[in-house]
Amino acid sequence: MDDLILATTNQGKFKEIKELLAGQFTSFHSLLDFKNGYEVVEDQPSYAENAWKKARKIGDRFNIDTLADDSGLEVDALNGRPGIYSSRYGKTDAERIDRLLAELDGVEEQNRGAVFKAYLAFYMPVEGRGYFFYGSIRGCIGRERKGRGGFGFDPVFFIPELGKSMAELTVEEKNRISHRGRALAAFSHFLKRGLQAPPNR
Ligand code: ITT
Repeated sequence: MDDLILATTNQGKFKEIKELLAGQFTSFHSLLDFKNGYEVVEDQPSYAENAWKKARKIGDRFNIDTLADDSGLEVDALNGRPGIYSSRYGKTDAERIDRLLAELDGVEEQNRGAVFKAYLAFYMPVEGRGYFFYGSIRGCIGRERKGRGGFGFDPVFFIPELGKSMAELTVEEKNRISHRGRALAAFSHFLKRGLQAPPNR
């Protein structure tokens, strides 16, 4: 087993990723473990390219296997916004949610559908190789916040089948169904089995 750098400064992502990959790496490091200067500018036109840029820059800098996550929320009624600009939709999670609720003010229940998407880029600097993993989950945007777990838009992202917001789930429950959890399950399978197709596909 080896060390893995998670090329993120987002504590919520770090916690979820560590939880799901526990036992598959000796230790996990996030960019918060390193003294300033390692944040990568996300200026690429897609999630995948942003994730790849983060993984490459950090992996090459430290010469350690690196996993990066680029993710976002796409709201049907907003033509897919905020999308890749999700983290820049406001300065804090609270501001981002306030803006989202304001933009959806007056939008009916049936038009509040949304999808969370997560792209993971895994880069191995010694081998000079990389792999991508993807996951998504559909839900709908509520009118007010519910729950204290998770991060980001979780308190207003409802999963109709569960009758709960993503912030009402434990980390394990969220990882079982979320966009990131699904991408991580594919990554975890890849670590154990290589590039064989997962079962039931
Ligand atoms: P890093 O780039 O350092 O990983 P970030 O927060 O800037 O951290 P992104 O650029 O990928 O990450 O932006 C993702 C944003 O999308 C994030 O800030 C949230 O607003 C939202 N988001 C992504 N996954 C989410 C989740 O599981 N729950 C709630 N909101 C999420």
